[in-house]
Amino acid sequence: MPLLTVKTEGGIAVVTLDNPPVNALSHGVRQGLWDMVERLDADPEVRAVVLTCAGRTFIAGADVREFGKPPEPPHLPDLVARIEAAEKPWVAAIHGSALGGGFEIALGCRFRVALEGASVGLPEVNLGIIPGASGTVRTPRLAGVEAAVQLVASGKPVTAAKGLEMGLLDAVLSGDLTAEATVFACTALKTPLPAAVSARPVAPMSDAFWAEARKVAAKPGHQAPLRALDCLRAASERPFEEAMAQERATFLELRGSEEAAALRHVFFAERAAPRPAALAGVEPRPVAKAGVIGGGTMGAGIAAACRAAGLPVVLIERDGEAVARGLANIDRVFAGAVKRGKLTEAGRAEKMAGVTGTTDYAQLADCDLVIEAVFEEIGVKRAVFAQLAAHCRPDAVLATNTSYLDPRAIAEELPHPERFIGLHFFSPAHIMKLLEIVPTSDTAPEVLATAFALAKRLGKMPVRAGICEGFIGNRILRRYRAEAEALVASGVAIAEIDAAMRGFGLKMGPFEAQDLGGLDIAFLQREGARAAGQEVPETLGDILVRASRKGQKTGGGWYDYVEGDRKPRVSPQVAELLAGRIAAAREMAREEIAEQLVGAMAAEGQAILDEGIADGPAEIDLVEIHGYGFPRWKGGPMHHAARAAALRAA
Ligand code: 3H9
Repeated sequence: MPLLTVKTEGGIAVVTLDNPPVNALSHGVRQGLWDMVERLDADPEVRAVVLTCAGRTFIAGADVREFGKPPEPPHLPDLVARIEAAEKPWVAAIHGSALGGGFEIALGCRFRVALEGASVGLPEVNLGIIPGASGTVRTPRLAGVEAAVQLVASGKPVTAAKGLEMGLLDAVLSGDLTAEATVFACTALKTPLPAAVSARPVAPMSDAFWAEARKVAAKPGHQAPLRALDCLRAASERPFEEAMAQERATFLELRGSEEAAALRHVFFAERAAPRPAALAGVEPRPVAKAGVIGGGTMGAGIAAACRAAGLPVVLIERDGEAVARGLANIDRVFAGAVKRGKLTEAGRAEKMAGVTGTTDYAQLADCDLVIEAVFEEIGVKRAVFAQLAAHCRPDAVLATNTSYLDPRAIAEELPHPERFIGLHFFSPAHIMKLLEIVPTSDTAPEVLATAFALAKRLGKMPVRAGICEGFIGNRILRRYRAEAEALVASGVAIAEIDAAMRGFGLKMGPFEAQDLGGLDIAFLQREGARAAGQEVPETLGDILVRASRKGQKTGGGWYDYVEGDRKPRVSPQVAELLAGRIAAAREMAREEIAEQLVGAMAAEGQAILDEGIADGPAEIDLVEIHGYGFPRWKGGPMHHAARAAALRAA
């Protein structure tokens, strides 16, 4: 199939670009479009050109896969200028999304029309770059500086209707896009053409406007949004060519940045993870109704996530009171959505009407999937699965949400073990995106595929994890905490370590985070392992828990807290309790602290890979980004460690 085809009728040439999957502007496409402009300009039969795309979308942008290589001509800014300078006016006919370079191609066209439901945007800042083909220069000339700032600095696309309102589009069409755009072109030819976008005037804005825009756009760790604002300001105050030169230089500089490399890595990882190669061609089982066992925080969050995705849900609890509490927990999630304006009161009622709370396992008979989220104790879980075995259809997928127990032990006596799988949600389950999917050696491929399909439906990021203690995420967390404790033992101040990790980009350091979540959870796990005869050395955290310092909830953990204030204060009591285990105080640069802790995470990640617990380093990075707050712009611990090693070697 050629990348570009053209059909001329009644003086209108319809050019169709077909470069699956998203018509990205690869080198071949840029060259093809360039040649097409020349050819149609030379064709006396052609009076105007309609540019459409085949497949699911208009041009989704530059081909991000080419970003690692030197740019090859024709460069995109030149192509946009060439389209704009064409003798025959071009009309961009947009369906799906016109994003990044795709929208910039549209900016070069004399007109932009879009199908209802389409969207347009300049999402480059999400990739750590800025628009590099006149997005920051032509957009303010087309729609004004305010609209341009909104589009470029947020990186959020807008709907066609909104785009029309903002002046980004000339018309929103319905029905057959090509036919309607052709009619639009014929009509447009009857009146004088509007000026090319680059030739339109732009009104500069006040210093106060730019100061406010910077405040709104600033995002920790991200330089692209502010650099984009610099370019937009230049575009509104300086001649077109000068602004173009500044945009290009900024684009090329940022394209080579560590931030952009990390965000690109995450972009591709997120697109690959939901479709593991091993599941190619495997059909998931249909899921039309779900059951959830346990209405605590975790179970209620899972039930709410399923219900929000449109599944009717049966919630099982052990007695009437617990059922009522579980239903109230679920309702609280939807009430929160109402408060944030994401759901109406009627919507909340509709969601809750789709949840059946009961103590009767027989109500699970028509569920296609049941997720257990009860207390983390093997006996309790086994008893639940015995009930499930008795009441669920043999083809219903049965899942455990265990985070530390061995799923194989939970399912030991389950008939039809091929339908069993671990689905490890993260709390709060209706918000956190990560879903660790843990098959056993008995799990059938279509059950694994069902878990991935469920993740997609729930808007989660699925990552397959093999069986080991803590799976991927909690195993790395344990190593990270152990390394942080080792630093404390070596004399580094607790508050310095937390500050270092905040400086690296995490919301909280390892000790603040433990104080928030509670030190007792991990303590009880260690105690359990000790009781089972495992050799688990006493940690510094154990000493604190034994002294009743379990975190914020007990007024102190690694830090002291005063009632009603979450601000951590350095604790003299902690210093006293740990005195015998801590070496003399020593200074360590924060950057070095962060590198050591992230290095430990990556080392554990490597062990996880060597054992086949994760499918690849990118999956580990997704676990950390979507489950543990690792900064996206650092790409995840595996990416970060690999880049750091490459930089050291260079
Ligand atoms: C840019 O344009 C810079 C310019 O200003 C300046 C240049 C000088 N390139 O998301 P999906 C692949 S920066 C290459 O699952 P959907 C994706 O990896 C760019 N490949 O589909 C996947 O591949 P595979 C600014 C791309 O229907 C497949 O397409 N543009 C690109 O859910 C399907 O992707 C953006 O940031 C690309 N640009 O969503 C837009 N985009 O099948 C990024 C996608 O092999 N793209 N792929 O795994 C999107 O937001 C979504 O892909 C889109 C479709 C909404 C278009």
